[in-house]
Amino acid sequence: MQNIGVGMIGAGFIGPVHVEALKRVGVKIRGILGVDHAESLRAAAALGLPKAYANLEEILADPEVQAVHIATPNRLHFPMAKAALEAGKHVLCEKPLSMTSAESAELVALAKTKPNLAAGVNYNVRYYPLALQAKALRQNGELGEVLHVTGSYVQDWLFYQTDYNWRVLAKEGGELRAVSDIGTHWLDLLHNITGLEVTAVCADLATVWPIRKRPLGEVETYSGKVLTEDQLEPVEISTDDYGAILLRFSNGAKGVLYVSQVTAGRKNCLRFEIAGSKEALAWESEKPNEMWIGHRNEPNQVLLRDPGLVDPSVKPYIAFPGGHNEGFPDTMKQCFRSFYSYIAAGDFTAPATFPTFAEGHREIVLCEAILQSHREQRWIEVA
Ligand code: SOE
Repeated sequence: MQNIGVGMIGAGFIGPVHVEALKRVGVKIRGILGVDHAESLRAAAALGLPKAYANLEEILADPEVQAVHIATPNRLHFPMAKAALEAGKHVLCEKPLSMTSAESAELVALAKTKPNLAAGVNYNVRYYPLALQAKALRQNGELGEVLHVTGSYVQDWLFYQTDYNWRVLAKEGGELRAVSDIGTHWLDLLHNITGLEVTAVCADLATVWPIRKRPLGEVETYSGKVLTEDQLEPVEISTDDYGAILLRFSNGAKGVLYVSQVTAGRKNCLRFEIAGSKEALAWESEKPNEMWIGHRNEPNQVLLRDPGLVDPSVKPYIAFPGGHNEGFPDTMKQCFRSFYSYIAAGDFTAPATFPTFAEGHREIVLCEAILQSHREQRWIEVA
């Protein structure tokens, strides 16, 4: 893995998080490309990276770069992922994979023509150890049949009318925002845990701020900066701040997902509760090192993340003993470690050990069904 050279595209909020995780994985980060050369230079200096790229062509022409990470605004994911695959680079793209299912379908098809390239999407939430334990409990039969699934993913960083980020603009982030930005983490996670597909959706979404006050100049995710009125301009918003989605799953189970980016006090809170025919599981991303296990005829349990207490399949994803808590940054490390271990093994016919472009495409198809359901106020079957 140490011989794999990686080029980082994106120097906003999550790009530097990728860099930190990649340093922990042990690949060689060759350099970074920001929104312009000035940002590339600032980011390379701040992150201690050897190269500050001037443009995408330079990073894709670099023979020392075998893989690129794409952590840019969503509208750039498709063209950049396409160019990187065509340049013969492995690609790890931030979610969502693209703006439309036509784009994501094209990327899935292109990736299939590159059999020796890995093409992944950063659905990092899968890699919380106790989320992996929930999957193992389903796979080994301890959970039983999935009866129903409920949950939410709620934040408050877009709570105020003056909270702004490129994600709120349909032309930058896509027509669906809260659901696409964070709801798809929950949908991908529950697919991975339950092994079930969503077959139909019924959605009801809302926009709290149809007019937001945009700073004159860009603001990074989670910046939380408070500006004065003369530094702001009004901008029309059509994307969703929150919404409820009814779900039907491929085994007949039903579910409910609630998504919000305007829930005061919930900073980055993904929750699920899965009712199985033998037991129930509940987990929350703001307390990721414990999972509630519910029983009908015996005391309920709280499992603490501990390599000695989880299924053997989960142990490789735990790097610290019980009580030495692991969290969000560790999920990035584990996702990227899976991605680069797969590449280093060199058997591209083996089943992927990371979220693939095909799974990223599934989320885009789901988002389009959710948006259509909301607009037509009816159930929509998922293609
Ligand atoms: C903002 O909602 C955000 O940074 C998402 O874009 C990420 O995918 C999520 O992990 C945290 O919140």
